Amino acid sequence: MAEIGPNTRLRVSPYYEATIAEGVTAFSPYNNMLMPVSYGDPDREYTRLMNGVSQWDVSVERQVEIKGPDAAQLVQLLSVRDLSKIDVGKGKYMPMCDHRGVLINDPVVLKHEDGMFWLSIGDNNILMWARAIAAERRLDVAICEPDVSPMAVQGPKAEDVVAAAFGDWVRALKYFWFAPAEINGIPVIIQRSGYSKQGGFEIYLRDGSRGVELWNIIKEVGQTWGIGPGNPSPIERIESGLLSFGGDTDDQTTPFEVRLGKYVDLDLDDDVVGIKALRRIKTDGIKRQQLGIVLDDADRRPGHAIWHAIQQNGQPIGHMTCGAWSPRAQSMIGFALVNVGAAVGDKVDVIRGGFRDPATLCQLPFF
Ligand code: THG
Repeated sequence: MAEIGPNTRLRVSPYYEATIAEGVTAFSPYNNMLMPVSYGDPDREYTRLMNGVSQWDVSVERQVEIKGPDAAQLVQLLSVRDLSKIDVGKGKYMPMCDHRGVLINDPVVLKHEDGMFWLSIGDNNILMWARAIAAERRLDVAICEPDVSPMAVQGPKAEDVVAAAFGDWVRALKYFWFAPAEINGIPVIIQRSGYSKQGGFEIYLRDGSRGVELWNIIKEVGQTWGIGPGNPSPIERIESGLLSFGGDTDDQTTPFEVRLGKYVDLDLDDDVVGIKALRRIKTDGIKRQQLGIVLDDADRRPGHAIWHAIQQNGQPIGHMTCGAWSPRAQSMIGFALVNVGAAVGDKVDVIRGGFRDPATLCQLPFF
């Protein structure tokens, strides 16, 4: 049997040994690292996230640190969202485009000081991109990947666990706000954030040599609330309508196509990368849109590893970009990236290896 495992080009996280001890059963490559994606019982992990509290190794969300007199200027040049009013101590969702207006990442930016930011990135090499843009624009910044590794604590009981570990002050943190903290001398940053709509925190570990220790502290404290290991849930995120950059997007996808238009500020300066292209695209009209899709046959559970073609009246109109069986909807749901001619309520077919699954387009989010 062939295997893919850790090597110097496919790094492991500081929590790696802890996740092995928890019984991780699958990894996915992400930002040249291994990201845990299953502990063998997706239904149980989903239930834990919905009703309890779940602990995730998301250290693949690497940080790109941008520091210096021109840091704020560079961060704004890198994002099509207006970031001029972001507060120190707060994060913000920050879609990034290339010069064609095509989405290349959707980080959360953390503003530490006027001249110091972290971009908490999805799966793409933004370190290289940020350095290239900074050099071309002759900006005075230092850009590096710091020793920072996020762990997410998600679910309705996450606040109790994080408060028990770090103190009740964390309960007062508002959405996307963050603060430094320490536990057993381990330096961290705690933010109310995370890739689910069930609430929770992300703990940014600032010393990679102490990952297993931090994991075990949270695991231990969380016992009272039945904490267990998990990972960003494909089921919950589809139900909640959260975009997966690189999963639901391709090399042509603009923010307008995938419901991120509300984060695009077209009157930003012309020198913001991609903004001129987005103005043109807005004027010309977009060609695709992201909708929800529900398979009519609730018992059908097609795999979601690839984009399945969608047809309407026998004509190709786009693709189903992800899918999962939803306990809340009691059916098979997913996202559809389809021509703008298609509408909510339309009957379509999903084509999968010779099967033709009747389906219906719907609004996002599902819940
Ligand atoms: N946490 C942190 N960094 C990350 C992610 C994360 N970097 C990579 C990846 N995930 C980026 N993707 C997202 C996608 C959605 C959200 C956060 C990161 C998110 N969206 C909310 C929503 O859509 O409702 C809020 C957006 C807003 O209105 O500001 O939270 O998970 N650290």
